[in-house]
Amino acid sequence: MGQSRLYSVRMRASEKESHENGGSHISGGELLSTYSELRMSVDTLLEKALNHSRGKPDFLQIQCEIVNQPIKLLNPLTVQTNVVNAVEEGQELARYLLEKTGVHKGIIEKTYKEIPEYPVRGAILIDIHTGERVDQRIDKGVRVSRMDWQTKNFEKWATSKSVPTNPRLKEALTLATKVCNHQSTIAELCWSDDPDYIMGYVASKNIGYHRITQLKDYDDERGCRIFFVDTLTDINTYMSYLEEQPILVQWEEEEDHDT
Ligand code: PML
Ligand code: MG
Ligand code: MG
Ligand code: MG
Repeated sequence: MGQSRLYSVRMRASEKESHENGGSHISGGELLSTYSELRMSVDTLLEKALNHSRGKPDFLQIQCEIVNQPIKLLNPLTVQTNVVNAVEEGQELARYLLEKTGVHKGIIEKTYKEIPEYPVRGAILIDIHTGERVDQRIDKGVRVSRMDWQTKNFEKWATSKSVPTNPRLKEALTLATKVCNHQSTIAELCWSDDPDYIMGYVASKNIGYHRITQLKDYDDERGCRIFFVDTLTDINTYMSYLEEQPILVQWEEEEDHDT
């Protein structure tokens, strides 16, 4: 993929109404595409929207937009998979890992108590000093956008790390790599809103991307995506990094100190 003329391609799909009119979220997707691959890229996201375990969409939007800013290349976070045998064990491990990233226990407990009150489709931002939500995006949250990882490079990386070439892992690790690259991000906590996917993760620049094999039960459609942030002098600059800074994850074997 050349560095010139990339398009950001974004998809969102929902049930009953559009998201802004109160419809319930089904699926979203992001990629960066050259002009010549646009047709294929749109088709990839269309396929994702039409065949989703959360249901069939009544509202579906795919948007293509030229990216004018320079694209930042990032090496993927290191990945570790933690096998657990029950949700409680997984969630206990997630809390432990969050503490290791530098979030205090009290803030973690406060956040966990409030998770059921956050039926948000994007990510929510929590200040690590106060435990307060700071994004002010109500039920929308923040959508991390303009990011991708070329499949060939991802597959080469996955083979070298002996992890499955699972597109979910590719998407989630791309997002976590972008989010954790910003100095104000202390950690991310995530599990899927898809009823057939129970794996989640805790990620940070220091500890890397820790997959946890079970963070919820099957058929549960409640997902979670929280970014723990250090006091932001300018929250708008941080949110525009998440939403607008284009990044490509690119694994450079020789720069990978993990291998
Ligand atoms: C999602 O599906 O929205 C999030 C998936 C999180 C876990 C991805 C993985 O590491 O397998
Ligand atoms: Mg999704
Ligand atoms: Mg892609
Ligand atoms: Mg989902």
